Amino acid sequence: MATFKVDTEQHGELNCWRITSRHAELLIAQQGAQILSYQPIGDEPLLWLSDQAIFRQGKSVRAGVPVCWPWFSNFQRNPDSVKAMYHGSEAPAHGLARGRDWQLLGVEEVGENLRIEFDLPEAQGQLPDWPHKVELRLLIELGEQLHVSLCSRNLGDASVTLSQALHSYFAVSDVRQVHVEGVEGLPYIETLEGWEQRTQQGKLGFASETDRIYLNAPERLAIVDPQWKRRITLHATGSRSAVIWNPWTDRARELPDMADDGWQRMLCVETANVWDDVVELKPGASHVLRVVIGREAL
Ligand code: TA6
Repeated sequence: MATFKVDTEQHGELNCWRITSRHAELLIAQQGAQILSYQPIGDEPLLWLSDQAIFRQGKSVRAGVPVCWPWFSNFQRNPDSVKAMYHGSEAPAHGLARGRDWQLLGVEEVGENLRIEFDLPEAQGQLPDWPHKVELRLLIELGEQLHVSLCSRNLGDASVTLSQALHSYFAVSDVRQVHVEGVEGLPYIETLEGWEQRTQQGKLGFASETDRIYLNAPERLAIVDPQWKRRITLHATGSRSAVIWNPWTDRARELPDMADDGWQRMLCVETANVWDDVVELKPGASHVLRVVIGREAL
């Protein structure tokens, strides 16, 4: 007998699935194959869903795990090898995949885990002004932890270069009280001040707007949240870069889909391939960008 449940739900203009397993509940939108929320049974949500989220076609929801692909962030800040792949005049921030409908390939139990797989068929030559053929899959495995894998396979006969991210929004008690473990001593790009390269001194806490690309990131990072007595753990593979973002007061006020004080309850720690860590896929080659999200009691 199946020990999971899949219900369809409509949120504004978006088709969604609420998937409940013995371990956790997930809400996933068809658009962007975007995980909108993740709540282990009997625990607080690990991912953050903005209470002013807008569920509109073509617009990424401020929540969960948006998939940024085939470029990350401001297109112009990408290396020439990534920019050369796209021929459009307007390049939306964070690429083309997060605002399009993906296809749900299936939900099945594999041992203790639930395996949910999505495909973006348009990535095989039909994305506007991005004329490359890549099989793009998002595999979500729900067990004691949440495993998210973004798999790209070059089906064409020329190399393809990508930047990308699993732009995860985590739920925190109060961002001013948390810190991130694992970035001490790392070089980072300070995007708020001319994209200068700096070095992280000591531990990373939050007292103002933060938008940084950490380079040479280790596989394990964690968000330590003493008030909620938990550590959110991230184990990344296929990535050497991590983006850490909190909009703080003024930026949050400018965002129509975030409450003025919403910045206090979220922190983005993004598993990425950006800056000097872009992915070059030779014909036939594959790359998997993967993060495993879990929690530990403090
Ligand atoms: O990943 C950090 C970042 O690129 C920030 O610069 C900020 O703009 C954020 O993502 C959100 O971007 P979005 O396009 O979703 O509003």
